[in-house]
Amino acid sequence: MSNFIKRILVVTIACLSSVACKQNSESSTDYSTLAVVDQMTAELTAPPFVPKPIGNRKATKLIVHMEIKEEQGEMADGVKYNYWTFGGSVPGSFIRARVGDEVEFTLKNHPDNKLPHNIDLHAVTGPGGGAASSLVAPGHSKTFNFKCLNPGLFVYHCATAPVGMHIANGMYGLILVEPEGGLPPVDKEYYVMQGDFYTKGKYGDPGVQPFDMTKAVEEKADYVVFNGKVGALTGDKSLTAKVGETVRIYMGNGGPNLVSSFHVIGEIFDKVHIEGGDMINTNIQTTLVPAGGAVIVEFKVDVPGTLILVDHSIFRAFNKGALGMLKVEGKENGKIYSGTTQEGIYMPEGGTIQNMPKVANGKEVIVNKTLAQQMNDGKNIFSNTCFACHQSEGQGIPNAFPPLAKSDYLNADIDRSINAVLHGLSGEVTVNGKKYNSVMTSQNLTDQEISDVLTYVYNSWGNNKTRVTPEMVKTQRAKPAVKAKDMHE
Ligand code: HEC
Ligand SMILES: [Cu+2]
Repeated sequence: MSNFIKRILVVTIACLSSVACKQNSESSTDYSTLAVVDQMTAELTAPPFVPKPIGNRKATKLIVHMEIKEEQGEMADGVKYNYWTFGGSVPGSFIRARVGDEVEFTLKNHPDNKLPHNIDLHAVTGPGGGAASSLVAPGHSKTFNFKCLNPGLFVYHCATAPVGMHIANGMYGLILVEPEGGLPPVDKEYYVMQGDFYTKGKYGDPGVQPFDMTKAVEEKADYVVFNGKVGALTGDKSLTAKVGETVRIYMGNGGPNLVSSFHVIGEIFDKVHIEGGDMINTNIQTTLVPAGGAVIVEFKVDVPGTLILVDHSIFRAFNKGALGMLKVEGKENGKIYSGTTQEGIYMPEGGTIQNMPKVANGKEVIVNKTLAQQMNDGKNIFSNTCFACHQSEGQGIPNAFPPLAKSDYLNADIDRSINAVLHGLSGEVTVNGKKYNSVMTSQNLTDQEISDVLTYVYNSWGNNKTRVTPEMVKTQRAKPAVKAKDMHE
């Protein structure tokens, strides 16, 4: 044996017998050679639900059947969109595997579909994450195999050209690869995924809205939503939990373009599995979810109420749909959150007693405005105050803010509307056949301002053209505030 060969042998043996030549020896276990036991068909679920935890099961041969469907759905009330989906939902079916599993993945393209598709799973180690082996024409199916080498929460998506368009139409979802022994058990687990959508029309424009390539390239999203549509997680579709429970959300971001600043209004994440990986950060307010990335958040809910899930790029939440709800039921705990305990008038030293009605700051109050003046001023007030909730065309947000456009509630009773703006409104109201149970805070406006904004509302969007005068508001203000309850009768 030559010296040279001897040297190589010695080095090789040294390497085999120690971990010294493994660069980052502590980083991860090698699951590539782990043998699998038996086989099972994967349970797939539509959002916001996830399959059962893997628990203590051994690595297995996991059989996944995923069907692609192109089908029309609702983006928002009255707005239709032709979605392309993995499993018939946006995001696509949730897949739950275990590290070491050998996945046999069959992708079926429904014969009624028009286009070829494929799948790139970020959990796959291999060319294109499976995309290269899974391109499948309508009416066909393709099978490929991969082994789950790394635990974590991974995005999958279609990668057929034009890739951006397939993703923008809803072709993304999550695959969770649990570590050995599974993630620690929690009380509630949910599946939420953000996506941005680009339509020919503006936000809320009715009818079937085709995909808009120019807007997509310019990253000017009309809709930014959780689980494929505006209101997928609000009203009676809200997520639920009970006081004392720990909630885990598998949160993904399909993009195609936007990064999500995921935040839950009224909670703090006790734990965040950063970017869906092993590292856990604690006590987090807002976590970034990159396009094509995911995160696992966990928090214990301590008090009852409605928590609001948002992309904290906040116009997306209130104007483009990135808003969901988690309703928590149970006993109040005044130590953790008291609610308002006192409400008073604040008069700083030397301050004067506030006079009602207040006079608009420095602006001269025109006593006898024309309808055109009222409309003009009312529109400004609307854009500054009411717009945030009731939206630019008074269309509201399904399950969250009632419409003012063609509102039967508004048109039926003028004094009641004046009172809503004067004193706020809470409790259940029914507007155009839909129930809302939320809170509108009192709007701190003068008689003139309230008359202007309501005149604008009544004379827009198909309402009954009532003209509201400052005197009408003054009369209502002079009366004791009507309790919200009584207003609904
Ligand atoms: C912070 C969000 C918010 C703002 C700002 C707001 N509203 Fe509301 N509004 C609501 C909510 C929520 C309700 C339903 C309350 C309930 O469920 O009891 C509502 C209900 C109403 C209603 C009765 C229901 C209907 O749709 O006809 C009227 C009228 C109304 N608002 C007018 C206004 C006007 C005018 C302004 C601006 C001066 C305004 N609101 C500002 C949230 C808001
Ligand atoms: Cu596709």
